[in-house]
Amino acid sequence: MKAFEVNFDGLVGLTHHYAGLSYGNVASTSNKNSVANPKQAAKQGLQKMKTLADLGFKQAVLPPQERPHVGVLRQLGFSGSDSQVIAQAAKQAPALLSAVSSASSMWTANAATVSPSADTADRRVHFTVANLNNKFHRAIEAETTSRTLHAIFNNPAHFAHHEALPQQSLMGDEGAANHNRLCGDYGDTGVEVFVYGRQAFGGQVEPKRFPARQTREASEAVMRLHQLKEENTVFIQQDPDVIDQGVFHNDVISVSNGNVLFHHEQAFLNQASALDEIRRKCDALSFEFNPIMVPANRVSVSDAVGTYLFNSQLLTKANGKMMIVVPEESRQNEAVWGYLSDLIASCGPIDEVRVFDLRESMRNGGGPACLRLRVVLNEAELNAANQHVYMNDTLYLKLNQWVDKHYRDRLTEQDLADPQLLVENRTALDELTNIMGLGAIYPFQR
Ligand code: SUG
Repeated sequence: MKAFEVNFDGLVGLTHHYAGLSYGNVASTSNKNSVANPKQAAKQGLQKMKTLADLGFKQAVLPPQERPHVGVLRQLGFSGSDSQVIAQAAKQAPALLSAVSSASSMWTANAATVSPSADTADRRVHFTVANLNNKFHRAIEAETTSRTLHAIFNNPAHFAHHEALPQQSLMGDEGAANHNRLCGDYGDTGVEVFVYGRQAFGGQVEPKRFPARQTREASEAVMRLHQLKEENTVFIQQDPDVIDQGVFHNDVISVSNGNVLFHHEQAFLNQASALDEIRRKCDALSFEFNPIMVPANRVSVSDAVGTYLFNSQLLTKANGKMMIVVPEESRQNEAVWGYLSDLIASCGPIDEVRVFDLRESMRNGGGPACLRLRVVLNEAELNAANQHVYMNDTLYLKLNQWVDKHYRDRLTEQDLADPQLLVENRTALDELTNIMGLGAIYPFQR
């Protein structure tokens, strides 16, 4: 059956700020305490969604989460009214308040791992919510993410949902940011490639400086939950040296679409044999694997991390060619832009580049690919999902007005002490659940 890739982009939340929370993510730590502009951040994201929808790509929206997460603060011993909880946390533990206020759910590549129905034994689309165990501010996303996915994909005949894996570093799971899928047509069975940072049991090599967030054990659990066939699945370790240089997820050094794997020369450990295994498995499914390797002498790992060349989106156009969607930072870098210009001119599968200004998200280490969760859906599944989340002129207008009405254009860590921010959040999110037809997904609505 004909199927489409639908990109579900995260709408940036009202508390977007720079908290320096993600050790190992160079942009996050180096922009700590900068002044953020949540309104602009949300609008930059909406602009990307609308432009891609207008170009004919299937585009949808995932809502932000309720922040600050007062429930977690209560769990940690703060008490009284919601305002009192926030005031105590601001005074006694401002770093904690900042963490539970992070708008990090915008990076929906980390929301879940998704396997299309063409790959799964029961022919349903499978979702496993990521536990995001490596970072406290992200681990608290799982519960609402699960409710949101249930609210959007709420037909058990088509969609199977799995809760986040146990919250323990052994099962560290960062979702689709470490998952690639290669296929002929989207609706055909594909090869799912799980990329892990470390193997907890019996692993040989690990990064020395920065954490490896994804474990092989977690990826294997997802494969079992999704009922994938071993012969159509590949497990590859990310090169630990590049994790130590700031490649905190695989999607900072490689991206796939269709039969193409666009990747850096130093993306994977034992790269040649890893690519061989992918090729063999693609061959067995009767489609040709097309790896595009970017040599280190054209683009260094440091330039890849600084410009997010690989945190790009590869989108298949109506004519079968692919467009690469990159952040403005890639255009600003001579080596990267030079490489991209040659790539476009090379008569390969990628023949067009689009640049977006995503600076607000980029400064926390989130590029075009971080901001979207890919969900391959056939016609029946597209129709079975919640129809209010698909991007179009009306939704774009409504969401822009909603942002104008509710968002601040300046936010720092000090502003988080303001109890009014929680009221603003809840008012806005209550309205949003109506716009997007989501029902009561937030703690304050339950
Ligand atoms: O998990 N940054 C996110 C960025 C996630 C990017 N996602 C992918 N590569 N798929 C993270 O490190 C920073 C928040 C702060 O420091 O304020 C943050 O959470």
